[in-house]
Amino acid sequence: MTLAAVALGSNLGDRLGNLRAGLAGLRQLGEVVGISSLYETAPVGGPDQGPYLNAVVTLRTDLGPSELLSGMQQIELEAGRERLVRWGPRTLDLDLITFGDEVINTGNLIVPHPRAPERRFVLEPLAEVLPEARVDSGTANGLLAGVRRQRVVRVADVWAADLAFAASGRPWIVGQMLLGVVWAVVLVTTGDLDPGWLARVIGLLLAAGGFGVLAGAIRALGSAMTVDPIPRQASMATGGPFRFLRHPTYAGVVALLLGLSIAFGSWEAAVVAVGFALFFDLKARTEERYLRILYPEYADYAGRVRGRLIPGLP
Ligand code: A4P
Ligand code: MG
Repeated sequence: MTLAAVALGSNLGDRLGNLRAGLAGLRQLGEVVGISSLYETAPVGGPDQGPYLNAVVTLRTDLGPSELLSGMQQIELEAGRERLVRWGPRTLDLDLITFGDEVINTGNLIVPHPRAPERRFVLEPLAEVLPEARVDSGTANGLLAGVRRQRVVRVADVWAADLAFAASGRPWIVGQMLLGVVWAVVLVTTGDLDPGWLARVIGLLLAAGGFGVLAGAIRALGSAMTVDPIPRQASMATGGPFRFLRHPTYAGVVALLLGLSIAFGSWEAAVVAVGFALFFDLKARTEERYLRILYPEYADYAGRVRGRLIPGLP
């Protein structure tokens, strides 16, 4: 029996589904004893491509290294892997990182994996399940310091059967409430009850439009509506205002607050409302990372509906 470490990666199609299929396949090749967290990672090398999901699994196996490799390649094929470009996008990539402490260098298999020492998307999950694994000149843990600059985000601590996102949305919710309080205080203290008819009309129209978009978005979301940027597992909304905007609730709130600020003559409150737009833009970016993991069709949707808060503005 040998303990092998296998790295899994996917950046095409149903990324989470592909990793789960890979894991199911690996269970046929040995006993899976360790499963790392799930990471979303910036692509390294190759053409311009979308972010990867990566993880590392350890397995105890009776197979020899080349049998294990051909088993892994079979699993890749079953996941619809096509080899078109080196380091290009793929539905499923399985790399043998370590095989016991063997050093192997045959025509088609090099172990430890030669590129592992310089890849944070391998080292970080590997350090979780096998911190003392020797890759090249150092251990997984020891080599991590050298690759800190590569962007990897631990997105879930559980992913094999269920999905438990590792992040908490609480800071965003608290930030949003604080901004709301600041806006209200600024409006009440600096507002003008008679800003002139033009400001009143423009402001109220904008506020009414914002309210309409917000109401339509809440309706389209139904039970999936939450203030938390970490989505619930429900269905993805694409109807109503979601046909023009990916985040109509946020756009609606900003238009409503901006409209009221103008209608009640407070330029100071209008500035806070613009601050809300910047805050929501950041929140929406965070949220989309999770939406892309939950809903494989989100990538297509984001390609079709370009605007996050403003229609058509990518
Ligand atoms: N091969 C040799 N040694 C091994 C090994 N230890 N494990 C041979 C697996 N395969 C090994 O691999 C090409 C050949 O490598 C195989 O025929 C096998 O005999 P491949 O899977 O057919 O092609 P590939 O994966 O496109 O090439 P390569 O060089 O293995 O790419 P890598 O190194 O796997 O990199 N960025 C992020 N963020 N996350 C990723 O997962 N992956 C890659 C692919 C690039 N960038 C990435 C990620
Ligand atoms: Mg590979």
